[in-house]
Amino acid sequence: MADGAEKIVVSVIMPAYNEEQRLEACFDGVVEALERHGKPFEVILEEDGSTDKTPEIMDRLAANGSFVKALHFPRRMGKGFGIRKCFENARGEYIVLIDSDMEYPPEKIPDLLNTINGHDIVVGSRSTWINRKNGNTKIVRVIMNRLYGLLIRSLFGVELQDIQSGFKAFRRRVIEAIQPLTSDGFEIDSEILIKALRRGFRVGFIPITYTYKGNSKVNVFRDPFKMFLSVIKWKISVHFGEVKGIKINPNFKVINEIELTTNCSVPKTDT
Ligand SMILES: Nc1nc2c(ncn2[C@@H]2O[C@H](COP(=O)(O)OP(=O)(O)OP(=O)(O)O)[C@@H](O)[C@H]2O)c(=O)[nH]1
Ligand SMILES: [Mg+2]
Repeated sequence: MADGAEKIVVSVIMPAYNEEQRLEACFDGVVEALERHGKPFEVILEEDGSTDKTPEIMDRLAANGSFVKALHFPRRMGKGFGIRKCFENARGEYIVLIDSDMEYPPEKIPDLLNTINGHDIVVGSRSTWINRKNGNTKIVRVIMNRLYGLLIRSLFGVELQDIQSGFKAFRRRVIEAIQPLTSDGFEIDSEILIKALRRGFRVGFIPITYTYKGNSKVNVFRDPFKMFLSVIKWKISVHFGEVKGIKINPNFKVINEIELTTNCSVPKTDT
């Protein structure tokens, strides 16, 4: 963690909606991993409109550690809104996003950060999907995930593994360069990656195991539809030469690096 005067290197952001069951365990895992990583850090917790004990848990965690900040909004605004508010508050050179529901492995945060050398974004790509209840893969989710990847590839010509992963690390300069972000919902992941790729930032991947825990906040009818509409909207704005406020260089080249490797031992020179 960072003491008052130290410059923060890593900001971990944790958007949450009604996560009283798992938020604290996830937070503990995050802090343990960051302490192991050894660079000054902060954790930003965010919730909007939670109706369970999530706000109180966040306030207790923030009161116990000066390196923890809790952000609250009275109405449910969406995960994308939460991520945008966290970005506004994050001070680190590196920003790590992790869902607060313990479906992604916080102990892999050092691997994400060590892999970012040579990249601008690293995605924790779900190579293994486990359903906690019966140990099986959530096959419908895997299929939906792959179909969405194909849609993005055919519309934007970028091949990305696991766009919707809730576990990613970004260099600060990426987030600054792709403003303004406008998504309020789950479509924010695509907005970030499409805009970053079109600006020439480089995306790397590490494989991770995803453990589905149930209690999804995704509305299976509304959310995929909203994501689809957003993708079409971006396609139209790209067609007219602009992605929401970002002028596209007509000579841009998509740098698309697929690096699926279990060897994450890239030397830690600038993290
Ligand atoms: N701030 C905020 N966070 C949200 C909102 N809805 C979901 N989240 C959080 O976003 C993360 C992902 O939500 P999930 O419901 O797990 O969605 P998912 O992981 O894409 O899908 P599943 O595979 O069904 O878990 C979790 O940490 C949620 O608490 C919201 O309206 N506001
Ligand atoms: Mg989830």
